[in-house]
Amino acid sequence: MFIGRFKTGKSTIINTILGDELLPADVDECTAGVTFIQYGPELGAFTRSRDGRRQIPFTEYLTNVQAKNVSTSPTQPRVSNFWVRAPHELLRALTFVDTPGYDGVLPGSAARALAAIRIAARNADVCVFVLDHPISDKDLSVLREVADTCRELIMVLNRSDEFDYESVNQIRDFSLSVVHKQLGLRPS
Ligand SMILES: Nc1nc2c(ncn2[C@@H]2O[C@H](COP(=O)(O)OP(=O)(O)O)[C@@H](O)[C@H]2O)c(=O)[nH]1
Ligand SMILES: [Mg+2]
Repeated sequence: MFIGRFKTGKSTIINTILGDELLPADVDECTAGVTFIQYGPELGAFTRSRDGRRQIPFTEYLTNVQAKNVSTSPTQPRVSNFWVRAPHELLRALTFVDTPGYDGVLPGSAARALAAIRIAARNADVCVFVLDHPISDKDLSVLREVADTCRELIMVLNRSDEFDYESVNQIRDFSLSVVHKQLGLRPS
């Protein structure tokens, strides 16, 4: 399961690991739904309907999972869940979960994302926490919640090409020491 602020590159990392553009990635607030990426003999996308999972065209998934295409009403209760199946060997052993950023600025999106992250974290074996900046108070508060439920936590400092080498080391060391001091977690 991948979590982090929006635009830290969560969807891009999953696409890169799987070597395919399965998830939309963009320069603005992009991911608005939770996507479970699982093994399937051919590419397919599914959503939840009253009768269970319903297959939808992959292009419909790519449209409907994007923030710019979902209701921005603050009263919209929750994010939508999607399932993508793809014929990648890695997916026979692992399910990847892509989540929306928890700091979205569209009305209600941050609260909806947090609620979805809390639910997904309960079932996740590994939580990949993606940062592209020194860890902040907001990041810590989310991390504190998921660290309690996730069995293993991996912190990734992404977009490191945007910093010089020394800054990358400083951001990494600072973030790890804050997590150690405030959450009592040590890197292994
Ligand atoms: N420079 C740079 N850009 C990146 C990197 N990873 C992702 N991006 C770009 O950052 C933007 C947001 O990526 P996205 O995967 O949608 O972020 P998400 O909101 O965390 O899922 C996209 O335009 C990506 O092309 C990276 O490592 N370096
Ligand atoms: Mg995304």
